[in-house]
Amino acid sequence: MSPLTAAVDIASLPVLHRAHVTQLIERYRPILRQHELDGVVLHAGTALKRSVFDDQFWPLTVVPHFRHWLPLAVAGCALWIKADGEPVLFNVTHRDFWEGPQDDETDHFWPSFRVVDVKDDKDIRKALSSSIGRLAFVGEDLKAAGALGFAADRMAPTKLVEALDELRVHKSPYEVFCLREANRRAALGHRAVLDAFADGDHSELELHLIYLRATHQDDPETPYKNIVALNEHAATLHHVSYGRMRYASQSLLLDAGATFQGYDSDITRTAVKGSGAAVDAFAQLIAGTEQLQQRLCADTKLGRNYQELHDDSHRYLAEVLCTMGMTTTMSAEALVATGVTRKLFPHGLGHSLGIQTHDVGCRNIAPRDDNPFLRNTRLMEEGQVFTIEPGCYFIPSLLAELRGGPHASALDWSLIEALTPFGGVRIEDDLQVLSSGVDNLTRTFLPT
Ligand SMILES: [Mn+2]
Repeated sequence: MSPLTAAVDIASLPVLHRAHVTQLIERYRPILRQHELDGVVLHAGTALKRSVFDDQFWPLTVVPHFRHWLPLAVAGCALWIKADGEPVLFNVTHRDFWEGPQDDETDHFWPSFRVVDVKDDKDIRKALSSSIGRLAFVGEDLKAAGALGFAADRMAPTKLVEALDELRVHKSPYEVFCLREANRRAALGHRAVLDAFADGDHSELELHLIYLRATHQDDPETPYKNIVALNEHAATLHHVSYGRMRYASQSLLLDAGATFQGYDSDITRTAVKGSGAAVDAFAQLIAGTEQLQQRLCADTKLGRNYQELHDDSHRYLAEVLCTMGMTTTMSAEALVATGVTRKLFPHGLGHSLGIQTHDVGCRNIAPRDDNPFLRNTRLMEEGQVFTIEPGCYFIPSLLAELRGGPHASALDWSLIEALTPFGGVRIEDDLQVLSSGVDNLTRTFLPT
């Protein structure tokens, strides 16, 4: 199947999008009133220069508050949301003869707005001028805000932006639809890369290119830079400096997603091949991580605190380590209590997912000091979408801390040394919290 042939029914996008926009209008209104505004202008953004010394630009990264409403990715466009009346989309139609925007994959979103074609920001300024004193600007390019006529105190006011971010915590059916399709597309890439890895030796760069081809994405279109890590590179949590050489590899960690209508998927799989005692031990660690990840997915339910689930993940990992014989003298509880598991699994269990791969809103309170990198501390509520991504890594700098620490003698260093060349394991799915239970958006398309 072509990556662009969706398993989800693309024909339902216009109706879903219309309902999404209707709901957003209702949710914006009380916020605008509370901030004593007649409206807000959401700016799509401006392409950034790659270097101030040159005249090339990065592809546009659309401002997420604009993207929350529509997938249009044209620099300079703006959406005027009113406390009363329908939203107005200022559609910049002027194109210079050097570059043009990507074609939209679908045109489902246009009927949801009153579209006003404009040549440039001067036309938008004119249209806003009689209302500007009661409007706020939300966007990244504050120079553009000035050109549109906004005073400095109306440019991206913090309290307003926070209130709008909160609206992104709970996903509408349209958004879940897009996240599901983003998962399906990413699964095509994961399968292609895992097959290639199993079949022979490839460089990390070659595996990255196989992923792009299978998911029909150009590199800047992926939701985040693919993490393609062979062997000990998997111990670099965000390994994106791909090796160009082919060599006999035994382990692969692939953390890669896809984007659909501006919504991201974020999936990780780890594979091993070859034979021998070390391969068997690493395969056991992958199987144990898979099992504990599935246990955490089953534990995901309404009303639970995400940080508690993160704490559970350390307990479950400690049990796996005990089963593998990583220690004969310490209990699973002791491995957690003494911080040993935090040296092997230093990152957070997961994060909110949506328009941004690390979406806003779910880290509304700071995590405990011993969970510094945790990006989700919220109670689980219907409509949240987040990742569950436990891992276990052999990171030289953290292993050195363990070796120099008080519990060094309790650990089996010959086993740790045998596993270190494999780098590490991470297994990551995207989950939607339902009124009863959970919907794993990833496993539908990538069962194991
Ligand atoms: Mn992730």
